[in-house]
Amino acid sequence: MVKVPKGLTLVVGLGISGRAICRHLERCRVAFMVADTRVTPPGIDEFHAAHPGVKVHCGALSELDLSEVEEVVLSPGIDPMAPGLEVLAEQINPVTGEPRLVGEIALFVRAAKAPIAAITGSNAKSTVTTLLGEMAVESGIKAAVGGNLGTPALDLLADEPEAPLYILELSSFQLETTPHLGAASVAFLNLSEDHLDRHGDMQAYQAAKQRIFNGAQHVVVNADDAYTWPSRPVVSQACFTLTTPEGDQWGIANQAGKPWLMQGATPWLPIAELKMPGRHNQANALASLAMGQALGFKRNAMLGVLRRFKGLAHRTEVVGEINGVTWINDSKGTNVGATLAAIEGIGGTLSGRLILLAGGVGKGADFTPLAGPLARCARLVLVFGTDAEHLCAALKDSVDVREMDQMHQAIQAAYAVAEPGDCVLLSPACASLDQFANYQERGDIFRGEVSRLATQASQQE
Ligand code: UMA
Ligand code: ADP
Repeated sequence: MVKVPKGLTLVVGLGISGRAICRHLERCRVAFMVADTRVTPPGIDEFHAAHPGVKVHCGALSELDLSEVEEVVLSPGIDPMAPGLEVLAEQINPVTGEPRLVGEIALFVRAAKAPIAAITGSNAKSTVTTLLGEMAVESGIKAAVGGNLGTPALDLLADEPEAPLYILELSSFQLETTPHLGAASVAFLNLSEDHLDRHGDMQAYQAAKQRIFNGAQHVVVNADDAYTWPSRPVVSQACFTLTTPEGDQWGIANQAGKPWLMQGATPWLPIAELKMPGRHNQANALASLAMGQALGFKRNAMLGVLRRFKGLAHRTEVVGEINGVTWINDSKGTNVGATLAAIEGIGGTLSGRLILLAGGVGKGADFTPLAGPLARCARLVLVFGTDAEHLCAALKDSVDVREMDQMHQAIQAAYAVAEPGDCVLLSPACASLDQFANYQERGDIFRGEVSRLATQASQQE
């Protein structure tokens, strides 16, 4: 056994968040050691060079004696129930009054002086977090934006002077280890199956996400998705819906025959002026407005952002038009809910003209909800990667499905059969980690292949 010396904090994980936790503890002059379950964690040599004297344990956490550890701070990718950590279950840290095992966001909450706005949900977190960040800046507030989006939350605290507002995208992994968030405004956008391999079932997944409400002064929820509704009374609440709003809800209603984003009976923006594609992005615009209003952002500033923001890369992003065929990269569609939104938001208008590319690591999800929408609008589904067989089994009675090993084979097959007016959509409904470094690499390779096919097609003209 490797004993964690008395009084030391243990940081678990040497990824992006783990390193940010270490930097934060150094700024706070808290003594710590590090553990990573991998024998050779990526970047270990650079870590040793940057943190001389910091002890690192590589290997199973069950090899650690945690009897005298001060606190354990987990990276989001590590399950708090992982072997070796069970000894900490139910233990309370006498100094903080919080559990002895926490995540990076617990440290963030303790140290941050400015208010926090936080966004969670199975999908749309990055889009709404980015929109809200842009709305803040446009309103003259230099907010710091990060979290699951990419820049670890704790790194935002290193900025001088401290930001007047923090806008954080929070995953279920991060919320699971956050005892109390106490945010000024939070949004729980939607819930559909994801990460069930970690959380076990939808109830546990929802419970992790619901922790975003702890101590919140204002909450935004999705009136169309009961999973997002708080299970306990909240101080103040706003709702958004994709239907006609009731009371002061945010929603969509016709004004002079044209659909508008509305709050109650007050029109805010014609849908036609939104640059982001698809119906799901209308929900994202409404959620951002609801949060922005609660945070005191300026109306015209928020509308200006909605008029220009085209959406993030890898989210229903048009990456090419070849011989009348539209190619769309939705590589961030890493669960069934996201792929459904892409099919319904974009493929819905295509009746029989959609070619879907899907596959990767399914994370224990049920793919059958895709069958009905694909039967209505797809002519072909090309599946690849670890869960290709599961996708095939779930869809084959509803739509023509072909199984391949790799995404590039699926791209070639789509190119061969696509006809003018068709749309080829990469929205995998799966994580990418079996065949790619991450969803960005998967999307970039797709974009690169499409651009190569476009060049090839133009040379043949
Ligand atoms: N790992 C080990 N052993 C360890 C530590 C990590 O095997 O001791 C593995 C994990 O199981 C995981 C990988 O290493 O497969 C990365 O885990 P990590 O906790 O070190 O992750 P970070 O590099 O710190 O990145 C995390 C988020 N990743 C996860 O939650 C898995 C990033 O979100 C986030 O951008 C970053 O912190 C900054 O806050 C990515 C993600 O996929 C985009 N998030 C999930 C999602 O969006 O669905 C939740
Ligand atoms: P997250 O950060 O939660 O993963 P993103 O904004 O990155 O969210 O979008 C992830 C995926 O979800 C993309 O495929 C995108 O097209 C899809 N998506 C975006 N908004 C919604 C929504 N409101 N409902 C369902 N899916 C959505």
